Amino acid sequence: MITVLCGGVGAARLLSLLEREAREFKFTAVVNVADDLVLHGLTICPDLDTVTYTLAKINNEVMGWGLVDETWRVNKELEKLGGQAWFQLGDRDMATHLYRSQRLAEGATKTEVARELAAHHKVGLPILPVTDEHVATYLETDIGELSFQEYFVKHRHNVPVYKITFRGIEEATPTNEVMAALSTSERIIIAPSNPLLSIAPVLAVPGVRELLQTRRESIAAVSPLIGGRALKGPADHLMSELGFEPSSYGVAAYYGDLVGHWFIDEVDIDQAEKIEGLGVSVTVLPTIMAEPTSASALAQGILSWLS
Ligand code: FO1
Repeated sequence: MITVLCGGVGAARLLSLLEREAREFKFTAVVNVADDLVLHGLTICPDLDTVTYTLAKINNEVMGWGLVDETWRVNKELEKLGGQAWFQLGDRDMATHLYRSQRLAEGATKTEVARELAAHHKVGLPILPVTDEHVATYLETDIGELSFQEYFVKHRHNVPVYKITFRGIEEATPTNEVMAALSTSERIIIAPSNPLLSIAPVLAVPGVRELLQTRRESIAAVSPLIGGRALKGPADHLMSELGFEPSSYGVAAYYGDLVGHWFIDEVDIDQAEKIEGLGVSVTVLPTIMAEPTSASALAQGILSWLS
């Protein structure tokens, strides 16, 4: 069994690639929940839903989030009412948020609801929220403190950030399912998700980093930066704003002694030696999963590390 630490799109793509190309292994996804928000009284879990929809092959490739064949009638009416329509909820996607919110109100946990949604969509692998407790990312920016989705969607991650905090994280506990997956997996892969916004709040749930620190040789990560740039989202400029080098080396230095093996893009071949200097092994290969030849090279590289 292999556990993958996940944010949203990059992780979802990696999981579906591995599910397709590494059939002899069983995968478990441990997913960030610090992007979650309550809006219109509904609990919305973007990373859990992106992973579920992508593995179910019903994700919206064009938007990068939400469901395929989406319509927006509710959101348009909401906009006319002067409601909070900046965070666009599609009509089909809304059913997920209604279902989850009702189940949570009935006393179900996020873990249970994630399992029910995965079963409904016939997703074969366990999709585990890292914690069932409420944690929420806040960012101190040039224009004041913003919640994660205010920063990411309302301000299009276009404002300089000084500090990131994960509210509620000290009181949060990882679920038993997550701790069991992390301690019994043969290998653990950190997906090419945003290190500061998606993976950091997974590692920061008390007990998770401590457990992973005992397993360095079994942990690999795929760099989310290629030539110093993120394929999507603010990882590159956020790294600079918070004092980290925006490069594969910078990400490797940021994770430090947590990771035993790195997969970096061939564009960053000149950084391999410097990363090895951190005491880790490195595979250089194409990592862009949107391109089929490059995706299969990445899958083959990961497969040979797993075998
Ligand atoms: N991203 C956007 O850029 N604009 C949106 O209006 C938006 C709505 C949305 C609704 C449900 C959902 O599950 C995700 C949604 N996202 C939207 C994506 C989300 O903000 C981020 O991609 C993730 O939180 C980052 O991993």
